[in-house]
Amino acid sequence: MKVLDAKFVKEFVDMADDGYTNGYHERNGGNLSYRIKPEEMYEIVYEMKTDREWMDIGASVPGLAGDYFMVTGTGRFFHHVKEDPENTCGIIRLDDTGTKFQILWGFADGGRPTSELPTHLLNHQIKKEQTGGKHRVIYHCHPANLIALTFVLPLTDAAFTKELWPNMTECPVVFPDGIGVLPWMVCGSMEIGLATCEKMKQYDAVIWAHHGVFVSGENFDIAFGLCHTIEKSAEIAVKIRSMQPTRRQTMTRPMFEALAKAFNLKLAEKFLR
Ligand code: 2HA
Ligand code: ZN
Repeated sequence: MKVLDAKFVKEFVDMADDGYTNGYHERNGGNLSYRIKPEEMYEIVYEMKTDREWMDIGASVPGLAGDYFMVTGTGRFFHHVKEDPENTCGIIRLDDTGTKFQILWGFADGGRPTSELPTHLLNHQIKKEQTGGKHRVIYHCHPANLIALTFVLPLTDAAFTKELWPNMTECPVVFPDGIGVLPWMVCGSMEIGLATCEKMKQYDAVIWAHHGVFVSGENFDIAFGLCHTIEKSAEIAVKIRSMQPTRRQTMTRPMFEALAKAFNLKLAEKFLR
């Protein structure tokens, strides 16, 4: 099978385009990675080039040794992913120590994986272990309303979760564990990668102050849907705050408890207090 005909590649490209269409990816902002299933690799193996150099990841991820990933490229625009996947994206494999990678397909004009590759892989490693291999997608983008909130809310998990949960009844259903928040840090660094990992142990979404959000999910729809829901709630928060300084009414603890009962949810108790 041709790489471009593979179902996961089409879904990868569609998600990148959805992100662009929603305005989450100005210029070369954001990045996406997918841990490819062995049976998916098997179908496209004939197009893989295995003679390219091995390069340093910039992090050690032994839990992903030998794994294959599709990733967006550094400096590439999400705007162009749909028309030109072979230049904007690539497929890489990790060596058996989890410290080096090799480009097997894509990045046709000499590109390289995203500058956030260490953060993506560190997070894949955590989520792979934590979910017994279920989570496969890590996505980073720059949604405007969520970023705006990082200038006015305290930069705590509780402040963001409590602000975003009541804005749409779907929110506690979609992110019952809440959301993690990190203070501003230099992006692309090991420090932000490791700090994001610490938060990812508790949450599937981590906000980077004055920058954007990182989400993890088992497939493209779940990961994108999580980001989309959080950003929509942030947009509602911005609208509410623009209209009046405080809410006249809101979702209360008994409402959250009723919702949890109806949907069989375990809402994180610390955010109900
Ligand atoms: O430009 O979003 O965080 C890519 C990024 C870096
Ligand atoms: Zn970014």
